[in-house]
Amino acid sequence: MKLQETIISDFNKKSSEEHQNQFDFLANTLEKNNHKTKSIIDALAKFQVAIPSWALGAGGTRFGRFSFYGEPSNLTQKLDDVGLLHSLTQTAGAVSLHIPWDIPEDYNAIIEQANSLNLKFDAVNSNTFQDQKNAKESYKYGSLSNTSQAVREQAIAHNQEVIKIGEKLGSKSLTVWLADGSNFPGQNNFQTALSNTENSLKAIYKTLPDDWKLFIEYKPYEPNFYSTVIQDWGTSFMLANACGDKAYTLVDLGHHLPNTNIEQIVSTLMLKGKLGGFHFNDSKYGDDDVTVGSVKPYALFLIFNELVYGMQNNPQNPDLSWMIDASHNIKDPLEDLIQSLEAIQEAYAKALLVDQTLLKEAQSANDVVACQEILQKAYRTDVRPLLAQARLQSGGALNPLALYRELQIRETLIQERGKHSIASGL
Ligand code: RM4
Ligand code: MN
Ligand code: MN
Repeated sequence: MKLQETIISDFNKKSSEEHQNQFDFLANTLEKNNHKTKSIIDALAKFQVAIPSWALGAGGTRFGRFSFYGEPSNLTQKLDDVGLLHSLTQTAGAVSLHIPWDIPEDYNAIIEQANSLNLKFDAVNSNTFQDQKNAKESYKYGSLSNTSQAVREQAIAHNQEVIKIGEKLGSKSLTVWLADGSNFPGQNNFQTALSNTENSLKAIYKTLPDDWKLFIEYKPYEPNFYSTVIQDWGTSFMLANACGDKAYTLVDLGHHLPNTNIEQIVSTLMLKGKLGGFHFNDSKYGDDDVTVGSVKPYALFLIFNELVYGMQNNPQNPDLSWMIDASHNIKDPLEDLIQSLEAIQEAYAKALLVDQTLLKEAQSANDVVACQEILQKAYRTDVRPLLAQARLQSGGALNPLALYRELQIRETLIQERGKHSIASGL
């Protein structure tokens, strides 16, 4: 299913007057406060977030999986879904593949399809947390950290294979998330597990093309409950440094213990030029499962405030790879992704409104009250007309969710794909 441009523009006409009024009012207020509305809109239009190929089907828990029907059952259909999202939002201009869940069968056809949908291939993700069909070795006791050299070699070879697949698609980075760790005290020798992981990552890094980056995720728990080998940003940072200049830490918002100051982690990594990628989601208790910005929107804004500061002041840090990493258990993923993209753009726009000069002055004067006022003034601004304007200029929908529902896209997908199609993924 592909959306005609006229469908979007006809839909926009219906609310264009209301939008114009809201936008003009906000733009005037912002300009009076010395904000450059045009450059904020340009920044929003440029900001593209990759959609992971595994987030388009129903997730599930170990207790069950409930389909919402019409799921994409192959890579072509997944790209179609991301294409729909991108036409509506103009913010989802990339896709991130998980291998082996989504190995292209016909590379030329997939590349052609992606081009026709204006989609790029972002980071490719390896998978050494599940045993693959016909694999010789098992990852039950770890992959890159395993005590067995044969298992480590299999996991290294898999990552190298993923790089090759990514090269054919035009990807420029590999993301490694390891499930390695232990379930019981004494099960692992921590030092051996860490050294093995470092050596394995170095072996993968050796085959990384010159213009590629290696992203290393960290996570404090799950699926192992006693320890994980790369438990925190410090361990990831250490491993990235051990690998070399093309290796970076990747921050996934769901991979932190409660109350971790994620904005400070972002700031530290950018100062050191080592923040490479970012996975968006929100969490209350666990990982990945809650829509971006639905639980802690202010924390997301504070994180964006550091990202914006870093993007403006840390040329030593490369451009970041942005991705939504979420699992959808009860919502239609396309609706959830629209909500997530909106929440990301909202936090970004608000962070762009922080008066950095005033904030610096207030910080130097130790005027703590003023510091808080400056941040909250930006946060309390309703920036949604700016987001809508950025979408309008790029050919997207003024209200993507409303159009998605009006066009009954899910119903059409169910008719096309049936009720029992199942997407590969978790
Ligand atoms: C992990 C991690 C990875 C993702 C998998 C599916 O928790 O966030 O980025 O590839 O989930
Ligand atoms: Mn992740
Ligand atoms: Mn995760």
